Amino acid sequence: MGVVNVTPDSFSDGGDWFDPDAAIGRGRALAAAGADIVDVGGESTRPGAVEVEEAEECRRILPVVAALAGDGIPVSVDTRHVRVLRAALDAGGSIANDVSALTADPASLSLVAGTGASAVLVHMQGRPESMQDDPHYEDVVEDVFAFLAGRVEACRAAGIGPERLAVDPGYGFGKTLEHNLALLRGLERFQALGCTVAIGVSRKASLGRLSGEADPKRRFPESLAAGLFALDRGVRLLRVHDVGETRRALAVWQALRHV
Ligand code: HH2
Repeated sequence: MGVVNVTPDSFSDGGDWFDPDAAIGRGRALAAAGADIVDVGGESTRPGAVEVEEAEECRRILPVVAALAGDGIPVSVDTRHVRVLRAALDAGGSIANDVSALTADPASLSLVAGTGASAVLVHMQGRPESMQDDPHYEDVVEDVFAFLAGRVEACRAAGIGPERLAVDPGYGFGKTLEHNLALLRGLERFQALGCTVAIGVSRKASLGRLSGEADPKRRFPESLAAGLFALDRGVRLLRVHDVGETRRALAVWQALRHV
């Protein structure tokens, strides 16, 4: 999954793809570089980010979703807002990528169920505005697992089967560095949920804390190391900014696995 942030303030590429034509060009380039899905978002959910009005979120993403879907590219929509999701699915998007795991608006469940869309259910403790203020877990792997199990069950009850779902432990969403590392080490646990396991580690701050790289755009080596570690533990959907480079690494990783 390649990322296109149509935002002025995303943590690693804010402003780069804010212009609709630039965002469309970026999405096409990511698909050409080997992304199976292009993830289009109009609201940053980085720590401290404030919510964007739905009309503005729609204005940002709908032309991009329509153009990429019109090219036949599978598009996921990175939003917490049901009205934005509905408009983006109408415009040709086919996957809801929701950092609230379809909890921010209960109507999202029935929307996904009724449209036949797929969904990525992401764990987040708290809200972006304050999620990094002293996050706490009894046992981070088990707590996140229990939350996602509950969401998979809520989806099943609404008519969305596990074949349409991916579960994502939400790297960096209300977690300390230690929580993030424990989740990466514990990824195999999430296969028991019977869905695709997804993760987004790309360029994230905690990786920079480990390596000392302060510039998010220079964190590809860190992202790749963590991404390959995740793939080795069963992740099959990797959300990344640097698609071509990740694809090249995957070609080697896949060749080694199949020997
Ligand atoms: N991380 C971000 C946004 N969406 N979706 C999933 N499924 N998993 C993630 O880890 C994830 C996500 C945050 O990264 P980014 O979009 O690059 O930054 P921002 O939120 O600042 O726009």
